Amino acid sequence: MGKRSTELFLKARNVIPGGVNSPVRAGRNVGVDPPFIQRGDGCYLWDADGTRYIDYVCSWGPMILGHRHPEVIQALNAALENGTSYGAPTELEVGLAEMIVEAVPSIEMVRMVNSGTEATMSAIRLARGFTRRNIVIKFDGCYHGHSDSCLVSAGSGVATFGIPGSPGVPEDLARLTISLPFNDLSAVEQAVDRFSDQIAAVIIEPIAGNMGVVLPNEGFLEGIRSVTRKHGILLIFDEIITGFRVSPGGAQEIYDITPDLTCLGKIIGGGLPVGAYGGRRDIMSHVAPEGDIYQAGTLSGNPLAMTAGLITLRILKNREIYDKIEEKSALLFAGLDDAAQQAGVGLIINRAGSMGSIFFGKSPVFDFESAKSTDSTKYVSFYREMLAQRIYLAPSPFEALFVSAAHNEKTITKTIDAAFQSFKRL
Ligand code: KE4
Repeated sequence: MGKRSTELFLKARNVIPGGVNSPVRAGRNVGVDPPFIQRGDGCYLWDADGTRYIDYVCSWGPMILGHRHPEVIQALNAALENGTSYGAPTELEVGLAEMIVEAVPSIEMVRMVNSGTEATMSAIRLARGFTRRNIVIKFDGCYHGHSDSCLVSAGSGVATFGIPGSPGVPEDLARLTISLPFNDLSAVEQAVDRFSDQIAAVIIEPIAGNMGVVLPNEGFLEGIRSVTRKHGILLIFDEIITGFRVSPGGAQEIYDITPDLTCLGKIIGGGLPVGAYGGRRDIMSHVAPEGDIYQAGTLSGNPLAMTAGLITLRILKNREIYDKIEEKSALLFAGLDDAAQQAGVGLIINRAGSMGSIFFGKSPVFDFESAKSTDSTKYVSFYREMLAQRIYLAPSPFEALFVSAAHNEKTITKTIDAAFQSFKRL
């Protein structure tokens, strides 16, 4: 790490826990102190020492158009002339809500919040209030933000009550979350048989991005939809990563599943703080002040965030962008696969459009256990080798790599060459 980043990290750790405002950034999973980033442009980031990297973190998903997209920046500069926050309704938030409703048919009404965590926390409260039930089912390895009901690990056996995933999460609350293996439909059916009329919702990342990328097996999502509908359990799709990433309509468009509620974030804010939850009108109408299920936020619908989101989604309405990003993603991951084979390294690649993961191993990765059984030590070495060659990957084997509209054949070829050099040194 450069001199200036080292100085900044030292200062940061003095006044910010771990020196970062979100744990994964600290690089503890890879044993590398984080470069402090000063700016981004296109597919590049520059750190405080002026070193340029090709960026595949993309702010953990939001920057699908790349950093500093000119139309987004221009619109934000214009919006700044009107101020930064009013705490009042604006035309901008109506515009963004209408774009989301138009793009995602299952969303008839939507409420803006300020983060993905707020979106899932609010959706879970809404599901509990609407059904008057308390138990929520989630899946091991899926991450829905850090609200208490989501920071719960799997219990001792399948379909048993959850245990706190962090100190500070009350056991009594954790017991209301059941965490099941991803892609295990029989576990869902078993849990529903056991707790059916106590279960408010099943929340799932339809394409998981927080154990690395893990795709749903054939019939898994359909099976969950069928069993939840049968028992009056709400299905919540957490599309905070996949929304407007894997397609304009998200994973639910690809798999043709209609959830009852959907959580969004990241891309819909164009890089500014936004989250959203929405879905069936008969459910959303229970949200205050139309209904009595409370949720609020000082900066919800912030005009700058709405502006960045509006422009981003307007640009993404041109589906050709997704075709181009798909071409680049296919080029990248095929190149990584070839490079690993040439270097004699066993690599498993899971990819959904422009989000993908590489796992070191030979067996398929289809859930959290199989993800954890891959060689994360090799990922750490690979991460360090790539960083030394100025390729900026997620500092954890259990995250996704993102390709943006700003990546091009030149930068992708450079990445593949760097990966080949890195694979040879493993
Ligand atoms: P935020 O509260 O971080 O905006 O969103 C939480 C969240 C909810 N659902 C999904 C599927 C998510 O991926 C996230 C947040 N993603 C992580 C990385 N995978 C954000 C990075 C971080 O925590 O710093």
